[in-house]
Amino acid sequence: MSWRRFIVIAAFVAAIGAVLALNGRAAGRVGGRAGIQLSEVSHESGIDFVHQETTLDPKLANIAAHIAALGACVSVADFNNDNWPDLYFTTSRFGAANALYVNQHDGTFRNVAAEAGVASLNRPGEGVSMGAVWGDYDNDGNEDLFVYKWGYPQLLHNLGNGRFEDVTEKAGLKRWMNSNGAIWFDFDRDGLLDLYVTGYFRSDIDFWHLKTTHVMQESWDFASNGGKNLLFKNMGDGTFKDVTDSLGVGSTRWTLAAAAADFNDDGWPDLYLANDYGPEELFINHGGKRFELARAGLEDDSKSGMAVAIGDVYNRDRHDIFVTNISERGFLFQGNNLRINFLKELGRFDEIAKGVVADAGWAWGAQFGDRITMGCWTW
Ligand SMILES: [Ca+2]
Ligand SMILES: [Ca+2]
Ligand SMILES: [Ca+2]
Ligand SMILES: [Ca+2]
Repeated sequence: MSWRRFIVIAAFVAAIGAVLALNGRAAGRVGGRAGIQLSEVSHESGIDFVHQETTLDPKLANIAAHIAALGACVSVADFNNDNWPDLYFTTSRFGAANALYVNQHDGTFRNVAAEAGVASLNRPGEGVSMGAVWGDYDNDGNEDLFVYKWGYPQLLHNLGNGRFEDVTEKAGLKRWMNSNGAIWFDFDRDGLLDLYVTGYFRSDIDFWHLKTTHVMQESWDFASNGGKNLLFKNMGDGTFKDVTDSLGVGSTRWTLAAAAADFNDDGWPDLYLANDYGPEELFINHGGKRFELARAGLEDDSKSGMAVAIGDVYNRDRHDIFVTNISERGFLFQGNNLRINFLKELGRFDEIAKGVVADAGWAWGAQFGDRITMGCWTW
């Protein structure tokens, strides 16, 4: 089992455990029948990180709280190859430092971001961090770090000695974007991780030097005036090439999350997007040569997608999808989507979310797992 997979599982166990513990407490007992009991140990572990919201051009003061409520992220990888997972946190205010917590094998972590060269990423003229994803893009055995931002994203090459080098410019990735998501995936199956970066706000917007205050969505239901998503092909020589238009994946919906998996079982990884202010999108990968926006029953279903998770809900060896949406009674109730994959049989997904699956409040993140058998995970 890869560490990355273990980490996702561990995070899921933590989340489920917390729910069980809370449920148990509410029922007058602690622990519960599943035998899971967790306690909050961040402070004892040496982790006291607090995300700070970005500031914005004063012209947006009336909607600043709404716009700036994005950007808290933690991503996990074993960056120093000692088989212990480490943590990278992003914050979003100029002058505030991101944190890289190295796992000290005794339940404690130590922030080494400054000496590693991955702390001071939030600078005027450069932008602020919105999140990060790890991936070994040069296959040297060391996990590298891509930080997506409102501003210039940054690719930080892991030198293998505890330090990182900012290679953004020479990699060809210094493109101003207002991004809230990115994934590494090998769309052309050449063994090199490629990069898909989602645009939320348009890329011509500089939130600290606004030329216009017309920055928001054109529609609550079917907006397509967001930032353009970009696909960068890994050329294998440390550079990336923008292949967005030739591959046909430049959605300008307000994408908050992307996930890749082979949804139609043809061997090629497809792309699934959770979009705010609009319908979800599935791009089918045709042999790594082009993608096609599928008509899979998604296009008329306006939602406010926040996160996308992939799992095999009924153990059918299929990739099903869960997308969280705004569900707050009295404000906007859209319900989460649990979409069962019937692409082979019917050419579409079936949406089956009901009860607490549909209504978990104003939901953001989500992950699949099997909490009953503990070890038989469903993705
Ligand atoms: Ca480690
Ligand atoms: Ca590497
Ligand atoms: Ca590739
Ligand atoms: Ca496929």
